[in-house]
Amino acid sequence: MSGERIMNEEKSRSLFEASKHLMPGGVNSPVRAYRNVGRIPRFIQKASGSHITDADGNTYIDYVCSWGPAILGHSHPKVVEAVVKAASCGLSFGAPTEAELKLARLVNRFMPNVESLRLVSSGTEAVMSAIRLARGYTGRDKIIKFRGCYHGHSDAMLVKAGSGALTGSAPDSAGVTSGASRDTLVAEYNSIESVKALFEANPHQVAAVIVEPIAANMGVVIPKDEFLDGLRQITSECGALLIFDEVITGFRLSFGGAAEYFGIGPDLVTLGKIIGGGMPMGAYGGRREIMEMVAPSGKVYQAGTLSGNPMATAAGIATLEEILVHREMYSLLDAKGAKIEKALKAKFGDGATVNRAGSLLSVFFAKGPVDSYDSVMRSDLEKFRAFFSHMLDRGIYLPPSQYEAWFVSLAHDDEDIRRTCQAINDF
Ligand code: KE4
Repeated sequence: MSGERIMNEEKSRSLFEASKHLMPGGVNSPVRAYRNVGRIPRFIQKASGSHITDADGNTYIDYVCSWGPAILGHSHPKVVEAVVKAASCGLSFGAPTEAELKLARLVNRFMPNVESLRLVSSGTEAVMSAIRLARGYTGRDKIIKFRGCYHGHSDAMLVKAGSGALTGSAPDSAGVTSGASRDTLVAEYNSIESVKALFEANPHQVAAVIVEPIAANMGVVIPKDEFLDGLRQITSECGALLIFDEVITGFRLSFGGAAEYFGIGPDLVTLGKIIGGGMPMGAYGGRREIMEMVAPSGKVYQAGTLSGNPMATAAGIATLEEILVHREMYSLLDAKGAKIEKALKAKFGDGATVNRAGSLLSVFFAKGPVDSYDSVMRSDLEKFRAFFSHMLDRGIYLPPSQYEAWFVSLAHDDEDIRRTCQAINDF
């Protein structure tokens, strides 16, 4: 493989060894440990635009983008300026601020079906709260999720979960009690029949169906035609809520996220990542009559010391305002993703499957179609590992798991894309 750069990774290696003594696996989120790709995880020192630099001074073109938040690229001047300005006025007040109202108005402008929302500090917290709200609003206990979808690490969602749980072969985590998971029912992504069967077996008991409108935590799996429509229909017919977990797709696919992209109105939406512009932020929201059930308006309790944190809201506002100004960005992001998809298809032919939605994509080393959890499991993980390693050594920083998505940002320029396509071709 030509053009390999023998990376100096000694500083990352020594930091990793030291970190393992003080943090489980040496990391603060499992997928970062590079467990399944057999390389030393890069300890990142700085990032700007589409590039990140590690502790050894190696610079990479970044397709992790902090797992989604950096849609404008890292350290966008307007986002950094907003955070610095907010910080100079105080880091946290534990009181309402005008900035939270401004962010709520922006989200409602992007997503009109989010008539009311609550800001929290992570995607996990957003989903955990939305699940509790759905149960409180319907008076029902059961939740339907899909095998391979990941909705954060709250107990009820760590059942046949994707992302790091799948990467680490722990889709059903230790420590989650049968009591906590008893009311979580698991269906098959892209199988309306499997959802209907669960509703029939649990009449009047299902509070909600939660779905990643484009699955991105078993790698990217695109919903088949009628799948999301089918979920909307069956939940409406059965008195259950439809929750779109848009932590990844929100503001990624279009202004209005997947709800706008597919023209389907969920009852509740969970958000994260881009809404915080890289700072700790999540949100859940939807129809006002449902959200009015949340304390202090209603009886569904949820709270948070740092909810609506001034610096996080400043970063989120700056990010969403920048997206508003650059309305053409989604077509630019789609064109960038399309070039990478084309290079992957040219290189691997039918020996691999590329699933892409705009600037979100995955390559599976398996013949297509890859449109379900079982078909994802056919992917050749050894080949993925070799490809990941090749790209890393060529200065292309990919998600270190077959079960994650590549994220392209507005900052990825023609030279980045050319270098990426060249590295793919040299594999
Ligand atoms: P956080 O709690 O990590 O902010 O969000 C949880 C979450 C909820 N819903 C969806 C659809 C998500 O993708 C996530 C988190 N995504 C992973 C990446 N696949 C976060 C990366 C990590 O766990 O380190």
